[in-house]
Amino acid sequence: MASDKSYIIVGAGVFGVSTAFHLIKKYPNADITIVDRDAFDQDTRVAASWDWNKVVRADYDDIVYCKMALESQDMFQNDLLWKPYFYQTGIYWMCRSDYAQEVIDNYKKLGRSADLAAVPIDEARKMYGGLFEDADYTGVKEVLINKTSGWATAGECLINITREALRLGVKYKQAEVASLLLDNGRCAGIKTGAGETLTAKHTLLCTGAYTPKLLEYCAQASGNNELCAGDRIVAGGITTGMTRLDEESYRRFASMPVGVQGYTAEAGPFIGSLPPTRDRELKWWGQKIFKNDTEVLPGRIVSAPPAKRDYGQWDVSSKLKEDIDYANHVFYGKNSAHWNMEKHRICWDAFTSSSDFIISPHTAAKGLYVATCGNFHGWKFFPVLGKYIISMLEGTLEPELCEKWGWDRERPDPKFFADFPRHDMKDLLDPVRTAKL
Ligand SMILES: Cc1cc2nc3c(=O)[nH]c(=O)nc-3n(C[C@H](O)[C@H](O)[C@H](O)COP(=O)(O)OP(=O)(O)OC[C@H]3O[C@@H](n4cnc5c(N)ncnc54)[C@H](O)[C@@H]3O)c2cc1C
Ligand SMILES: *[C@@H]1O[C@H](CO)[C@@H](O)[C@H](O)[C@H]1NC(C)=O
Ligand SMILES: *[C@@H]1O[C@H](CO)[C@@H](O)[C@H](O)[C@H]1NC(C)=O
Ligand SMILES: CC(=O)N[C@H]1CO[C@H](CO)[C@@H](O)[C@@H]1O
Repeated sequence: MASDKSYIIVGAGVFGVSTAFHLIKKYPNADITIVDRDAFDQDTRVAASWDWNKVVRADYDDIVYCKMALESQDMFQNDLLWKPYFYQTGIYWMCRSDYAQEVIDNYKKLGRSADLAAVPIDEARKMYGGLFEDADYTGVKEVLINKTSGWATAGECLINITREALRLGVKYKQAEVASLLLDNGRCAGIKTGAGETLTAKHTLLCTGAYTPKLLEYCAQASGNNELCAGDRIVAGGITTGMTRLDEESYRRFASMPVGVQGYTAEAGPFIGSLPPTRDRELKWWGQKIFKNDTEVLPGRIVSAPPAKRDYGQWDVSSKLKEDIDYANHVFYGKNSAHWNMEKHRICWDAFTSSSDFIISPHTAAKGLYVATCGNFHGWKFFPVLGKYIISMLEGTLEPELCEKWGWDRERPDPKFFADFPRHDMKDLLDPVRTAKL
């Protein structure tokens, strides 16, 4: 019989690792196992959380995430454990909506004084040595600028915090989770692809973009269709691209802020450009966010990452590479026209139509919980996610958050959410050349 303080956490991204870390701090003798198909320190991982770098910012128009991001950023700024991964470079956000003003209002409501300002375009163009002088300002109302945001070395931080959790007593098992152990409406653990079983009082799915597909398998294995995600979660992919800066460009761009091109929900997702890493690699993410509808079981269609072991993340079509060239152009125009795009990767995350996380008991089985759906913005909450997830597990999460992050809740029309996957991967592939004999 599994002890009360036993936990299986499927998925070693920020949602899973943050939970394991906070749990072992709170209950040093708890029995906690992270299960992931990838080793936490292997060369290539499928996790969205595993990346060269991610934006850390608290400029949200949604006050819940604004508050939570400030809490998280306080850790990145002040906590010795998190500080080494954070670079406080500021952010340069070209706004085409009233976003800047709403963000400033939120900071006021929360009684925070951030170094935050909405700057007219002409003035903004001259800042930071004119790095963004040749950006595309079509439709831009003003530029939101502040010093407090920045970016983190995401993969390194994820790996090192995982290592710290293991040092404190968390166990790590590398295995593919194939289904759940269900008995009389209660989840008692998981079954791996190799047929091994693992039991615990609590089973938490932090499985990112793979969640809908996994739940289809779990539903089929148990005959309980209520397990399926249905229209709650959609897996979406986004392309990232990198260039290695030459000597001269590096000197100019080394201390740049995070750049963001913001659009209205009708016009499309925001595009970002991240400052160069220690290896002088400057990164963009593109504007095409796509799903990959797949018949995962006979008659069961959900969006899922490609079936390959690494989600095929390095197989990037020329159309998706063009998406990165476009991003490069709208940020730097002539200043970067000569840069060579060296690396491209597709990153898969889980989306809800409201852009809210799901942090909730699963209503179809006792002992089963879900904590994922980063919606392309979840990484920055890494230091604090686990605290909220433990509150959920223990039934002490604020009612407002239970409602917002619930498994069963009303879900809005995704048309108001600019980043919701609107493209289909099949339309973005290179034409298939048929082999001639
Ligand atoms: C291109 C891109 C840029 C982004 N930029 C930012 C940013 O700048 N700032 C920000 O805050 N956020 C950003 N995000 C969002 C952020 O990366 C995600 O929201 C967050 O990392 C999701 O974390 P997760 O733990 O839910 O999932 P993941 O990190 O994807 O982890 C899921 C884990 O579950 C494992 N898994 C899944 N199924 C199984 C199974 N059946 N068996 C075993 N293991 C399994 C996977 O191997 C994986 O390790 C970005 C996302 C993308 C794609
Ligand atoms: C992360 O861990 C590695 C390996 O232990 C170490 O070399 C590196 O300095 C750590 N990174 C930070 C920022 O602490
Ligand atoms: C979509 O995913 C399925 C497997 O889940 C895979 O067979 C298919 O090739 C994928 N589509 C693309 C475009 O890779
Ligand atoms: C209002 C304000 O002071 N904004 C600052 C944001 O950060 C940049 C870079 O550090 C400054 O130049 C701005 O003055």
